[in-house]
Amino acid sequence: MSRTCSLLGAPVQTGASQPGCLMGPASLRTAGLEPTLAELDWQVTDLGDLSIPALSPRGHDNEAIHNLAETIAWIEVLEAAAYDAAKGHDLPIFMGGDHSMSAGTVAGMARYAQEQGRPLFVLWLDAHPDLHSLETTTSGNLHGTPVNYFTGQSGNDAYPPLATAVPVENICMMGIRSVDRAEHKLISEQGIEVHDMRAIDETGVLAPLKAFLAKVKAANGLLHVSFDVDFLEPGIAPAVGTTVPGGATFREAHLIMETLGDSGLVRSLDLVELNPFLDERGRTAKLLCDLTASLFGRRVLDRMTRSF
Ligand code: B3U
Ligand code: MN
Ligand code: MN
Repeated sequence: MSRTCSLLGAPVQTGASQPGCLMGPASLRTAGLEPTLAELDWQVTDLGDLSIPALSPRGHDNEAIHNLAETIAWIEVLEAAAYDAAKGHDLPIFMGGDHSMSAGTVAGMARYAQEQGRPLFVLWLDAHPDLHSLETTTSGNLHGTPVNYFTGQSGNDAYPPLATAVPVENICMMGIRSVDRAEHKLISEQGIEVHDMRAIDETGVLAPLKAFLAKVKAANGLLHVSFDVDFLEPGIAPAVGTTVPGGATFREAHLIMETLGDSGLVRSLDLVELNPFLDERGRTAKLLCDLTASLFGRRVLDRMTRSF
């Protein structure tokens, strides 16, 4: 029997520094995400796009913050939608939208996992750790805050109350290469597992990924993967507002997705920060579809790889 996948669009751009992520879900659909996965024998349901109402502005002591009211509304809508999608389908894909949306998707998945009596683990593929609280962000771009929020840190009082926090021990970050001072402090104080590009150059992507997957499996955990386009080398994925040189290569990214697919542990996926306004003839959207296909089982050759 084929497994089920749902596509849920979150046209969120209020957390980013520049507009364009609003078009992310449309671009992924145009690139053929649904037929790509259907061809791999998944039963795919497109649930359409979520929305929030028009809101009046909401202030904060940290005056750098902008679009707080919209971000709160998106978190509430996405938390509930992610929870429902997890109930209804084996592997929902949350199509962004900037990364502030993951404050909602991960919170909803964490609530779902807790109800199942299982822990949620998060693989964060990103150039940035997105570990700012509402108090520490200096850019005020709220796509820099989701991990701080869903791990239940202090300093996020204006955000919706969190039903279930993800323990920091359950997070693994890869590809990190742009870290602000407050984020750095949190990473070292709390011992968050961060594999920066130096670590990846030294060990490759496979060793830390397999170690993390073994941890998820041992705990009978559910795994959420959050894929920020800026995880990738900008030359192969130009459609993102926050490019940082030195990202994951085409081959590293596919190897990660294939290994995740082989593990059978992935329960939900965010595809975030795709800004089609910055794309070149849809190449970033097409690459995201191909990477997702690798996670969903597309292989060049069959081989025995299930080593978990
Ligand atoms: N840490 C910086 C930059 C940033 C975070 N996430 C993205 N960019 N995409 C900030 O603005 O908080
Ligand atoms: Mn991010
Ligand atoms: Mn990023």
